[in-house]
Amino acid sequence: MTGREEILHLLAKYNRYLLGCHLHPDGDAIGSLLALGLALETAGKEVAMVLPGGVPETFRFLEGTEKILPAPSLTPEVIIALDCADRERLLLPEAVFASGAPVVNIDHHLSNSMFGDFNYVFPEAGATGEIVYDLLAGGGFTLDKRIAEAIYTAVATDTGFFRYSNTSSRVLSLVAKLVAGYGISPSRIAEEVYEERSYDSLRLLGEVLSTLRLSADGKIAWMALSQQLMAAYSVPLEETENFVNYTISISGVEVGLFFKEITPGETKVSWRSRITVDVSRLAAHFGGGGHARAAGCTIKTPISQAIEQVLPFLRSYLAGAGLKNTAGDEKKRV
Ligand SMILES: [Mn+2]
Repeated sequence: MTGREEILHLLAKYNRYLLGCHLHPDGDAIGSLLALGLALETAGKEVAMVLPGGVPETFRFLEGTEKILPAPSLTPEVIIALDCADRERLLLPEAVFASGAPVVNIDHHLSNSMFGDFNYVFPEAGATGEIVYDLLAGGGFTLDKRIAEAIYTAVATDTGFFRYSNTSSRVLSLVAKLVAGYGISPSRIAEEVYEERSYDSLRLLGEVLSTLRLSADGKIAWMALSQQLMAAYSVPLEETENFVNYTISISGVEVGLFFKEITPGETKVSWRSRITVDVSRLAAHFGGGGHARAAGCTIKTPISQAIEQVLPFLRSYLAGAGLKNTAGDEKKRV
């Protein structure tokens, strides 16, 4: 892996930077992209922050997101991927790579494929935003309220607003610094991210919750969102990202799954777990990845077949020795 000094050198040496993040960007992806982009810009660099699908509505409250463009506005000397576990999921137009610019991979996914020319990956970080903050502080970059809000949003969303097991003392002292130093408002950010739902979004949640099922032993819960249901409501896909958390909120459930038919014949599966099971490994079996407690994969089949593939696999995993192995790993990690 590349050292911190070398990454800081890369952030100082060049003039034109292009920043991208993963497909279906979440708060950490957007916040990390924005924080680093704005900091480089303040340092006098030419910066292109690129998101081909635009910024999801939920995160448009962040000042500076209006600078994020659907296509690159420059030929980069350096390409930076943020919060992105593999090259396939990096949401940048292919033409960008023709420049031959080196790719810097800044991330915290356990399953990161180390696809960059320079890799700066820390699975122990609560969010990519935490790594970005460390780089900005270490590189002597000037921070402002916009950057502080972007980092706060990155860290807050990836820790489930400080509820998940990746909420470390490091994370808490970082956000304390951001609140004290830049006057940002945690309650306002929480409100923007969580309490601005559309009527359709809540009605869709009701429909999805009615598909909730529980395995006979009570350890697996799952829900499904079909194309038909998706078509009946005008709700952007990213507004359904948090639905999966209802599965894992059931007492006794070890693994929660949310099946989403994103196109006819293509199903995205979100995995969540409590305490014992490393779902990044299970998602990896289907070509996905992520974190121990939260992971995802995409299966190229209609939703009913995806459910038929995943559930028996998961059941036999939970019944077998796999559970003991990951439980041992988990103790080490904590
Ligand atoms: Mn993240």
